[in-house]
Amino acid sequence: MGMGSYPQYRGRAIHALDGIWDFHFVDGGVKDPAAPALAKVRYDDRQAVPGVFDALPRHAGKRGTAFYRTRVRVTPHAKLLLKSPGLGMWGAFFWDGRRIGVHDLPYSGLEFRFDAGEGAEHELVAVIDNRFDAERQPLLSPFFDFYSHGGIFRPLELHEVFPVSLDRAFVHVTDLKAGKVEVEVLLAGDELPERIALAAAFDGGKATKRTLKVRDGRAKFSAVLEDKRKWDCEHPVLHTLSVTLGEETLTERFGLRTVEAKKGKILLNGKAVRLYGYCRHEAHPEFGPALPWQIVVEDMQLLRQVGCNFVRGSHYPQDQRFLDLCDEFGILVWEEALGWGNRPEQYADPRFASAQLRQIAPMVKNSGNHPAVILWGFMNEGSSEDPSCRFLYEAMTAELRKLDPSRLVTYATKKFTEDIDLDLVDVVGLNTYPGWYAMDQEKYRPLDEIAVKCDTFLKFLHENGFDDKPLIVSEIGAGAIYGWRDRLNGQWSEEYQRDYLETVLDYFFAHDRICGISLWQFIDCRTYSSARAIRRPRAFNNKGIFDEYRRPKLAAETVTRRYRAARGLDVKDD
Ligand code: ADA
Repeated sequence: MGMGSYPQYRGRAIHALDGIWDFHFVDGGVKDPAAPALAKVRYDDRQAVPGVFDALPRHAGKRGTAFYRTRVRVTPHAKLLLKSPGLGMWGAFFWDGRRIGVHDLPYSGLEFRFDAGEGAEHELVAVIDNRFDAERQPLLSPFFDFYSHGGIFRPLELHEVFPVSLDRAFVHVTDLKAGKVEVEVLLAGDELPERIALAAAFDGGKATKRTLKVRDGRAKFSAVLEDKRKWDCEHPVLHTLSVTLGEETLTERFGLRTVEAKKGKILLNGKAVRLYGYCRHEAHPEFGPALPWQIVVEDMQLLRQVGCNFVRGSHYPQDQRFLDLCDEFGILVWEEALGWGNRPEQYADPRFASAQLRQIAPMVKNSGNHPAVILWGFMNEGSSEDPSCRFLYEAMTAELRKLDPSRLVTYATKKFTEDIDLDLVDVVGLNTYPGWYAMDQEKYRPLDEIAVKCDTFLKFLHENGFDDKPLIVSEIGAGAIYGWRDRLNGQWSEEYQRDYLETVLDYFFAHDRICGISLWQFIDCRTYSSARAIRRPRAFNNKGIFDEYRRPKLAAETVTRRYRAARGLDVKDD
């Protein structure tokens, strides 16, 4: 969505709304943020968009309702599309005082269509509320282990669209070797014609004109690419497709690659691939999840330096700018809908279940063309041991498969041998913390627990007929306070974390049954200081191999050495 990223639109006017907006914050919140008395708001402050207001000095840690205001000049009576790629914790947009959309899925990229109305100059107000409220916004809860910020996380854009406009064009690989694809062009408009004439060109080549039937807002055609080079981690070759309809051209970027789960392996382009990765939060102490470009790029450089070919985007739909970089550098991605440790009483709330399901369509649509994304996940560490919650596991897996049969479906479980929903997924994701959250302190030395616990799970998978399902250890790790060194390698020291991860990787490299690992976690990130304080010194989750300012702990060197050696990379840098 941001300027440099894909998809790109030529021919339509695009207004980037980044900048400094007028701002007013009501500590404690207004009664009904969905219908506020906007005329009464006194804008007495300024705020950056993108940005989070509750990490900054004036409103740090506060919860309430924030009013953001800007002015935009558009063509009178234009048809408009507001692209809101991610905000928290809840938002509503108002155009000249008229409500044009409610953004109630934090981190999801949503879009709102409306008419500009008369005149060129307009007022756009975003009402952002960062209070926990299960009725308004059931996806974020205060018991999570990452801090829920308030603000507009990612760059906002306003597009002036044609009455019949190009929305997206998805490229599905139908024959990898032959370079054959099926293209699905999504159209938007109030009245779509039955047939449409468009021109399509791959990789900047000659455009072919086609007249296509439009059904359910979609027009389809198949094509064979001249350049059949595939995308993989070592050679992340990217292709483009440009579709022209009337005055506008949409350019999408994609890769030729397939992904399958077979006989316990993940196959990329038919070949088994092992995943060496990290779980990563979009977080920074000063910017929260509203990461500036520089941090997004820095994180990518660090992931590459460590030798990763895999990242788990924990625990929400990802910033498209980051996914573009993953495409470019051949880093495979597990992207997941927002969920964390959800409890049975939440599943029983229809608002929660429906919000969970509503996240799937935008996630699949926004990330549908990224070759890097190979796995869809959802509901991290949910209640997958409870029969009353199974309906939502069934619904989520069915929805993902319906909307995108080309990728693998998974979720990260911590229910261990109690889990009852693993039959539903293509890939098993196991979160486990032996040697950190101790199993039996009398019986085992902490580091010895790692093999004991992992052995038990491998046995469980085998005994339950899951040998064919690939296994990813989707989380495992230990906390270390940056700069805390200890000759006795005690818990919380950088030495303990280093030894811990070395032991984990010894086990991983000795067990082919585990086809991927995303260590917990890439960087330290802020969490709540309340209930978690005992296990979360500094009110941070300290299990990063880099701290929150991306400074390496001792373990960074260990993981780098192991990952790079496994991938046949020089131990230094690319
Ligand atoms: C869980 C959870 C992570 C983090 C981790 C931990 O596995 O999925 O978000 O909270 O535990 O550090 O304990």
